[in-house]
Parts: sequence; structure tokens; C-alpha cells
Amino acid sequence: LSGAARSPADMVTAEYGPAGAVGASRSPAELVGAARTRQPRAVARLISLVEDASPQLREVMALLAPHTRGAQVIGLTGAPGVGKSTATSALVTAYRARGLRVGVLAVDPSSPFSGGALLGDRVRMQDHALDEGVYIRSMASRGHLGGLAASTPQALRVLDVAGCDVIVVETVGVGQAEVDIAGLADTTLVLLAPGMGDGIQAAKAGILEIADVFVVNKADREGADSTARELRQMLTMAPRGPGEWRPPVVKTVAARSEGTEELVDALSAHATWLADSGEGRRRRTARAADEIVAIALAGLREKIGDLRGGSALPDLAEAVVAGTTDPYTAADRLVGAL
Ligand SMILES: Nc1nc2c(ncn2[C@@H]2O[C@H](COP(=O)(O)OP(=O)(O)OP(=O)(O)O)[C@@H](O)[C@H]2O)c(=O)[nH]1
Ligand SMILES: [Mg+2]
Repeated sequence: LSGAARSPADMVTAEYGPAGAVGASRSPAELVGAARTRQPRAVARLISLVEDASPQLREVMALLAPHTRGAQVIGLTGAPGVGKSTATSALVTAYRARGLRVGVLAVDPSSPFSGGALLGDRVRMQDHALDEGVYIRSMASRGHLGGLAASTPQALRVLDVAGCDVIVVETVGVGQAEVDIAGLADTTLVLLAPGMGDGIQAAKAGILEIADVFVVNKADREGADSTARELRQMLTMAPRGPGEWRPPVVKTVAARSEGTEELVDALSAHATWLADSGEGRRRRTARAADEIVAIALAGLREKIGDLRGGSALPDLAEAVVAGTTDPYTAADRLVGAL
């Protein structure tokens, strides 16, 4: 997102690493100012602050707040290997062709550290490495007490202020992660592939409820039509009132960018529906509420942790063991002491 030409080596630093001594010494106000002028190193540094739950975050978030622009956040999820990164890359190309600036945030919910899988993504994303209208970043939530629920919205805010019109959040769909991402995004995109996650598996995993748009990727493979048919059938069975969104099923061959235009159209249609129905506002408000709770809980947990060092908690624990008080009363006293 910078005006200056960059080498691929620079880009890797900007995307993935802390920005180094130069970035580290800049104040939050300087960093936010630089991010607003789309300097990738400042963006990288700010997201690293988010990742590390830096004490400077409070000031950073206060500085960012007045400059939020309302980028469309697209959550993209699906089983491992279904083609999420390939589809993301194809989407980036399509959005760039439409003149939009794109941010990509790859979050790894399963591990507190970036895993090897993201390395593959980095190679895949190389196509966009020299495009100044694209910012790509992977994020773990090491040490963030609020976890991804608190850190992801903060990273999204950084990318939003840095001028991204569309932000794709890629998360591998394992267990709860698919459902979690739906709470972070304006539009949730679920990728399936023939033979990998068929319709019935999707229904079991609760995916039918969270997806706004379905993609049956690897449509060059056998079984894509029946997977799409099965999905559509299941979707028609779900009761939906007039004016409610009906998730479309788009077939793509992400590896050859086939079906990407249809996908972008489906995403645009959903964005329009979000705006017209008021659902977009409702989702953002719910997201903000979740974020506030995550931060508040993290703060409480920290304060309670501090109490372990003092006498209040040990005294209450002794009282519970002795039977002179019960754990509910003790918990009330503990919270009262915060
Ligand atoms: N045949 C076919 N292969 C595809 C298609 N899209 C992606 N692939 C291949 O599927 C493999 C996995 O693609 P990725 O984009 O890395 O999948 P992913 O969902 O991001 O994988 P993880 O991040 O590891 O969960 C790669 O070898 C891709 O080249 C497609 O439309 N058709
Ligand atoms: Mg991937």
C-alpha cells in the first residue's frame, strides 16, 4: 500500500516480520499517521503490536478509531486443502481488476504461533508481492489474552485505516474456527470441494447456518455438480422468510481463476443486501460487542491473576477449603475486590 517501489525482500519484511528497529522506535501517533498514508512497514508494525498485545495498543486503537472507513470484511473458511489460499489469490486479482485495494489476513486459530502451512500461502501469494494495492499478512495471537476474538478485529481496523476496501480473512476450518470467523466477518464464504466436505458433513458441522456464500471449488474434479446440487437442495429446505438472504452456491476452479467473477458478483450482492436490510449494521454492532467483552474479560483475567500474588485469593481459597464460605460467595468477593 505504499507509493514507493519495493523489492520482494522488503515485502516479506513488511508482510510477515516486525518492521525492525526503524518501526520499533516510532510512536503510536507516528505509526498511525504512516499507516494512513499506506506505508506497509507501519501497517506491519501495528499488526505486530496487535499480535503481541502490546501495552501501546490502547493508544493505537484510540488513534485509529476516528479514521475507520468500513471496509468489507470477507471471512473465508473451509477444510484444509480445499483451496482457500488459491481462491483468496484469485479474489485479490479480481478485486484489483475492479480498482479496489485489498487486504488479506491469514489467521491461524489452531496454534499460537504461525505454522508451516502459511509458508505455502506466502509462495502462493507471490503473484501479488509487488502490487501496492495489496497487503498480505499472517497473524497468530501469541500472548494475546483476548485470543483471536480480540486480536482479529484490531488487525482488521489497522487494515481498514490503511486504505483497504476489501479485507479477506482466511482461516482454516477446524472445529469451532469456522463458526468463530462468521462472527468476525460481514460476509462468510465457505469453501467446499467435491469428495472433501460434502453437503451432509457441512450440515453436521453447522456450516449451513454460518455461510452467506458457498463455493464448490475444484469444480474441475468429478462430483462437483452433485456436491453443488446437494447443497442447494439442503438450502431450499432451510426456512427463510421474505427479504432474507439465500446463500448462493458458486462453482469455481480457483487454480485457473474460473468462476471468480461470479463469486465477486455474489459477494457484492451480499454486501448490497447487508446495507439495504440493516443486517450489516447489526453484524458490526454484534462484532463490536464481542470485542468489548473479549477485552474486558482479558482485563479481568489479568487483574485476577495479579490477585494471586496478594492475600485476597489465598484467604478466600482457605475459607472455601475450611467450609467457612462457599465458592460462589468467594467469587463474588473476589470480583468485588478488583
Ligand atoms: N484441481 C484443482 N486443484 C486446486 C483448485 N484450487 C486449488 N487447488 C489445489 O489444491 C491444493 C490446496 O490449495 P490451497 O489453496 O493451498 O488450499 P488451502 O485451503 O488454502 O489449504 P490450507 O491453508 O492448508 O488449509 C493446491 O495444490 C492447489 O493448487 C482447483 O480449483 N482445482
Ligand atoms: Mg491456505
